[in-house]
Amino acid sequence: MRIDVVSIFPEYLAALDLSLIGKARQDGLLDLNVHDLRDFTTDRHRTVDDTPYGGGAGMVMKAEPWAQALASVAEAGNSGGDGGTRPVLIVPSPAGAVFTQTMAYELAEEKHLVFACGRYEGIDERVLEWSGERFDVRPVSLGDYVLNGGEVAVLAMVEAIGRLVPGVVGNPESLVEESHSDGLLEYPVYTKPSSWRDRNVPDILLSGNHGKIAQWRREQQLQRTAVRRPDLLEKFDVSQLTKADKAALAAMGYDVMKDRIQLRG
Ligand code: JEH
Repeated sequence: MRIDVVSIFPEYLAALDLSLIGKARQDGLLDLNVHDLRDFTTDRHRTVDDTPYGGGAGMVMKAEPWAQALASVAEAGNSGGDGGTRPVLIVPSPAGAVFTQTMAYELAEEKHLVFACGRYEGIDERVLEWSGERFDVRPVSLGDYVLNGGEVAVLAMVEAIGRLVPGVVGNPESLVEESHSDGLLEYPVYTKPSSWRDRNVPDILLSGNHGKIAQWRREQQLQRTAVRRPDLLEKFDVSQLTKADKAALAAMGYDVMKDRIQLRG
C-alpha cells in the first residue's frame, strides 16, 4: 500500500518511523511518503494561508498550494498509468464523518491513500470539490473534540489502517480474534505475578480450562460494554450472540429481542 501525507508540519509524522508501522515500511509493506505543503508554493514567503471570505476569526489554507501538492502525489501513485482505481483522499476535519474500525478495514484494502492535513480554520472548500476529479474524497473526523490540525488524526488513522494490511501485524490470529469481538469492548488482561499487592488474577485464568476461559472473557466483554458503552450494546448485531451470551445479558438486565438488545425496565 502506498500512503502520502501532505502537511505544513512534516516532522509531526516522524513518529510513523517507529514501532509496527516503521517495521512495515522497512519490510516494504507500506510505502509511506510525507510531503511539506510549503514545497508546493511559488511565492518568496511560501504562503499557505489567507484571511477568510465572509470574515471571522483565524486563517484559511489557500487552494493553489494544495492543488499542486495533490496533483503531484496523485501522479506519483499512478506509476502503472493503468487508469485503475482512484486513490482515496482522506481529509481530517472536525466536520467529517467519525472514523471507525469499519472504515479502517475498508481503507486497508486500498492501493493508494492520500492524507491532507489542514491547519488554521481548515482548507478552502474548493480544493475538496476539485479533488473529486482525481480522488475518492473522504472528509473524516477522529472524534467529537477539537484539535488544532489534521496531523494527530493522521497518526491515529495510519496506525489503525496500517496494522490491518496483511503482514504488518506479526500474529494475524490476534486480528481474527479482534474481528470476532468487533462491536464489544475488550476483556481485561493480566500477567505474572498471579498475586500482586494482595490482588489476585481471577482463578479461572489459572485453571487451564480453555472453554471456560473463553466463556468468562466473553462475559467480561458483554458486562464491560453494558456498563461503559451501552450505546455499542444497543447497536450490536443480535445474530452474533450465542445462547450463553444471551443468558449473560439476561443476568445483567438486558432483553434480547429479534433485532436488538434493550435494557429491561
Ligand atoms: C481540526 C483538521 C484542520 C479547529 C477548529 C475549527 C468545531 C464546533 N476530530 C478532530 N477534531 N479536530 C480535527 C479533527 C480531525 N480529524 C481537525 C483541524 C483540522 C482536523 C484545522 N483544524 C483546526 C480547527 C472550527 N471549529 C470546529 N466547531 C462544532 C465545536 C467550532 C468551530 C476548525 C478547524
